[in-house]
Order: sequence, then structure tokens, then C-alpha cells
Amino acid sequence: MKIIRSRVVVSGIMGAAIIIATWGAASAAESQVYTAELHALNSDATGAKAVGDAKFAIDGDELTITVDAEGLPPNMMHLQHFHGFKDGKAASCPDSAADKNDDGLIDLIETEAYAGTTMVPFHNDPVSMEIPSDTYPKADSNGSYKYKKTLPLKDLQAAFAKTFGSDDLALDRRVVFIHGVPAETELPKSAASLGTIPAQITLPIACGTIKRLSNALKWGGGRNPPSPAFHRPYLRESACGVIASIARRADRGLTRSFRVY
Ligand SMILES: [Cu+2]
Repeated sequence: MKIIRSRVVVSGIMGAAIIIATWGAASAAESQVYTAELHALNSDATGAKAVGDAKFAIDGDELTITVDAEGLPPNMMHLQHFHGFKDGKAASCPDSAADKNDDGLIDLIETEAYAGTTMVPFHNDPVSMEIPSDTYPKADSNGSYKYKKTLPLKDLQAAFAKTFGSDDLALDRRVVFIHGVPAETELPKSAASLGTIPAQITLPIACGTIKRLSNALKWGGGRNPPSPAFHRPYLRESACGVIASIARRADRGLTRSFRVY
């Protein structure tokens, strides 16, 4: 009986060790991935069916932003950002109901009720938080581009806090927009834009909601991924406690069954 009992205890401890080691590794790497599948907006007006995907990979202190897009108006620069609400409310991509003035377009101002405000630009220097820039990616003659930028996460969080009052990028509550049609595109006068910027530059042509990916995969897809707090040491310890108590229960159960025997 002693031999079997100690086997149960040992396997319980081993199980706990494996699980703790797994959590420890996840915690140390601090890797998180967020993605957004971009779908076309205003394609009737632009004649373009823009699609693509955006990815935000946090690896330790680094954030890598990638955007692969195609079906864009070719040979021109396209503004791209994540948009969101300052109060952290979840942003969404506008649908046709967003066209309040019924001019057949969802202009930048009409997106605000759904997606909030322009937050972080994806150009050569996102940390600058400068929205006007001539370093946004340029679509090639096929209407495609690939954008990739790695930056210090802390720097972006600090810049974000300066502008929006919180260092929480809250990526899973934001949307990605790609903007821009050729300058010569005729748009109705009702197409609104920011300040004096022509509506052709800011017209949204693709949108995607950002979703957190990495832990959802680790934890079996459909289930809600655990919050980052799950990786905190005291939670790991309490999980350790749960494993130990399961091991104890198994041990007691075994003891009882032997007594019956
Ligand atoms: Cu934008």
C-alpha cells in the first residue's frame, strides 16, 4: 500500500511541476499575439476590394506590428492606424448603418460612433503618435503592401499614455483601419474628413477588429483565454494548491479503497 500511495503523491507532484513549468515559461516570455482580419469598406465608391490582415506580436519588451494588405488603390500611400475609444469601450467596424447622411459612403467621421478616434499610426515611427506623416506604406502597382515595424512596447505605452491618459493599449478593444483613395476620386461633398485633410486621404477602405490570439490557442481554441493576471505568481501558487489538494484527495481515495479491500 505504501508503494502505491507514494506513487500517487509523486505523480501529483510531477503533474504540478509540469503545469507550473508551463505557466512559468508563458509568463517569462510574455508573448501575446493579436490579429485582425481586414475586410473592405466603401468598395462601391472606391472600386477596390481591399482585404488583408494585421498582427500585433508582443514578445517581451518588443511589439511587432505587421499589416499585409491587397486590393488597395495602387501606387499610392495609405494611412493605417488602430482606432478606439479613450474610455476603453470596445470598438467595432462600422456597417452600412454608419452612413448617417446617406451619401453612400462611410466617411471617417461616420466611423467614430463605432470605432472611436484615431490612436496609433502604423508608419515608420508609431511611437511618435504623429498621425499626419508621409511614411505610411505605399501600395505597389498591384495594390498590395506588406508593412512590418518592431518597436519598444514601453515607449509606445508611454506615448499612448501621454495622449490618451492610460498606458493600456487594450488591443483587443480596438480596430484597424486602412484609408485612402486616389486624390482624383470624385467623392460627394458630404464626405467628411478631419480638419482640412481631403476626404480622399482619410476615407476608410478596410477595417478589422483586433482579437487576442495566442492564449486562445494554448487553451483549446473556443474557450476564453485567461487574463494576463492568470500568470501572476500568487495565482500560480494557488493553482499549485489545487493540484496538491487533488493529489491529496486521490491519495485519500486510494487509502479508503484499500481499507475496504
Ligand atoms: Cu485610421
